[in-house]
Amino acid sequence: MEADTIMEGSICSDVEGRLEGACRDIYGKSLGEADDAQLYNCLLQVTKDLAVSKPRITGDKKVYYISAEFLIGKLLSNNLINLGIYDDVKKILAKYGKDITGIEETESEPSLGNGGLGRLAACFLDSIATLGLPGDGIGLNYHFGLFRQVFEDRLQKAVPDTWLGDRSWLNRTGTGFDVCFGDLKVRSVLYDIDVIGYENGVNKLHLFDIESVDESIVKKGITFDKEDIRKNLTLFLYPDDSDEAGNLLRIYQQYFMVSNGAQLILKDLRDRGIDLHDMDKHVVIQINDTHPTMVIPELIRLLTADRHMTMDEAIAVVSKTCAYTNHTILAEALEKWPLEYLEKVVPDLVPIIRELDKRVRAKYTDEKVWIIDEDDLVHMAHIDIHYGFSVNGVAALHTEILKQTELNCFYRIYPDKFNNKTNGITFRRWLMSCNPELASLISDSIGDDWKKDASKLEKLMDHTGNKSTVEKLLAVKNTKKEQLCEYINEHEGIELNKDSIFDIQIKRMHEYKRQQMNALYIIHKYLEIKSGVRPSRPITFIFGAKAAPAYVIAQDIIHLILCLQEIVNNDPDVSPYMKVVMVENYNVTYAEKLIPACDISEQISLASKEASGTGNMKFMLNGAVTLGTMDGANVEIHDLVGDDNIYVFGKDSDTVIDLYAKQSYVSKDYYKKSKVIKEAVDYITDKAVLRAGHRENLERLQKELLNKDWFMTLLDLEEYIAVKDKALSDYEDRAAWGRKMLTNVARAGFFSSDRTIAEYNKDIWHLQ
Ligand code: 26V
Repeated sequence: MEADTIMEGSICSDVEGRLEGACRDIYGKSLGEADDAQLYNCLLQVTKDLAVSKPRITGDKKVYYISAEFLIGKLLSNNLINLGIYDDVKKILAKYGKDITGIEETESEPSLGNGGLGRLAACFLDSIATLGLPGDGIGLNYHFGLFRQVFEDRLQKAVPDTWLGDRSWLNRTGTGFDVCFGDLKVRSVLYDIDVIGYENGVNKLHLFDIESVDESIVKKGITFDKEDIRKNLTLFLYPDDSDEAGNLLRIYQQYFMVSNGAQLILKDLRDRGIDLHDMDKHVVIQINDTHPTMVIPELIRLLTADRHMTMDEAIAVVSKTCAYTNHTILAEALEKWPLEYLEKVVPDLVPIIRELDKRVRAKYTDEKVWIIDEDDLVHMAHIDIHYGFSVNGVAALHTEILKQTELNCFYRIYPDKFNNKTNGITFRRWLMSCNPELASLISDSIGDDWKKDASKLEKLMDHTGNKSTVEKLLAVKNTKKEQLCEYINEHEGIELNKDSIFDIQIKRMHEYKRQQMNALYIIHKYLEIKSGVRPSRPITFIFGAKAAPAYVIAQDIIHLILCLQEIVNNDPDVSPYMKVVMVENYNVTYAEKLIPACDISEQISLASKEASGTGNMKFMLNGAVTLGTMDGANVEIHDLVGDDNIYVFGKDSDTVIDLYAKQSYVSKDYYKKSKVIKEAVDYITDKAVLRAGHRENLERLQKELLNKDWFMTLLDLEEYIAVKDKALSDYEDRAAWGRKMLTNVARAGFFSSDRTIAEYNKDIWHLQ
């Protein structure tokens, strides 16, 4: 005990000394004199120095996780937690009258991802390092990231996200490679970010860039010259692909990422003196969706260059090294590049892709599994499946759908390649960092060992009959709701009622996720209140979502929600009973504030369409109750918590798949049959809404719902309304609701990304 105290004291004074030193060196000030932004920079410096002093995780075999996105979020708190010095730093700062929360606010969030796929990559890096496995990320350093969302005239406007300041977590390395796009040759520069494991060593996130990128070419909004590759290559993630130049730029980016990645991996192997014929024994490459697929032909190209290896040898060893994860079954997201585009951008890969296709055609007569189709489109996923050794889906249902439907023709050829790895989330960020109040309550109730072994949360089940624990849990939720009210007031200028029910839907804006169904519920509730039927408790509906700039209907849904926000919040008959808020520029930082404050977690995608979802897991872990369809990982949440602790509605995936197969869903039939549906859909173009918004957007959205509704909003709307109303009324039994919350927290251990990564390692990577 005494030794521990002395140890802690010495760590504390060491950190304080470093912090004082940094403050003096950078600003010539004492800690007491520095402002929050300056203190942030000092902490950044000290944390980076401490990371360097941590051991690099090494081993005979290493995984490279290659991904177009790494949605890492702010890093300060997380790194301090993982270094085990968060509380020390808090105490030191308090001594000087400083509050760490204000300092954290000054950090800008890296804009290196779009949604679930990118956030998953970040959670995985955290868990790989935490489990002490050697594994680095490979990606790109986008100067303006995805985009920053601003609302103007109730429409989304995209502007550059200037997240990269003078000081950041990036460390410039001396490494760089030549990358040739036909005659165009560029030289890369490599930046590394240290990935600190929780009480463990350090891995790296490698982000490639080029020196010649010119931020000043970005003009109105996020428009720029798409053809000036030297200047635009790493400006934005997912640049607009509505024309040929945009598509070509995406291919330039993908090849730049994989060529650098492949050269880095081969360099590491050569530096370790490894015969490249044995590459698969020392390296595994996890391909995150199809964006990095060209790493396969690129490695083959590099290995066969200078006749170092024969084509047969290179294909064999690369196929034993690469593994592919599928994150979506939406046809439009399964990339198919015109061969003609590949010829323009990566002419040196085309003969290899043709060779890979030739070998497939020689073996299989089923054209559905060929790489190059009759329209000369190159199916990137097909390259991964034929020339990788593992294909995994990201939730049990998703993997089953891949096997039985979407990728069935491949499953029949390679049944052993297919496996499921249900997604997970890092509990360091999504509990310890964003909800320290709940983390303390858990530790007070069951001890600390859940931090290293999430399955221990199960012990909370013993407390579901304990009135005091349940009350404390409800009190934590109230605290987080109060904090969120303050944050939203500050950032959106909207005052919320902390005693209302917080119903939250935060995720990318997409028709399959059905934010429009939630909006129709809001209309229904609004009309109900107008007619005099009041809810037993006020409800706050919160949304956060960015829409792809070229996705018109997604923009229209944002517009509708912002119009409803205006109408509902300013209607004195209604606003005491309900409020609507769509937060601007939803990102990881906002998620960390919203998730702990949520009562009802909206997971309402059309069954079969959401591969997994990971927000659903974050909400559950923070004691929200799910309102959801039997889709993605919701199915596993339901299995874990049981019928009484989740609200499930809607048609199941078999029914939906069948409706698509038979093309028998007609949205108008639902509209005609149901008064409630008709009223809600009609209201989209009611004169009140038209006054608040734009006729063009609102009419387009309404027509889409009536004439197409590809993601079957109206199919589930009536049941959604009924089940949501049930959840809202159940909320009134506070004790019973508290038990539901506690059950959700207790059963969330399965969704730790430490579990997911342990499974990847056991079944796919075999690192130790
Ligand atoms: C694909 C494409 C293809 C065309 C260019 C733009 C673009 C942008 C993103 C994507 C990837 C979408 C895939 C994705 O984010 N999937 C999500 O992955 C999560 C992690 O596995 C999962 O939880 C979500 O259900 C799934 O939607």
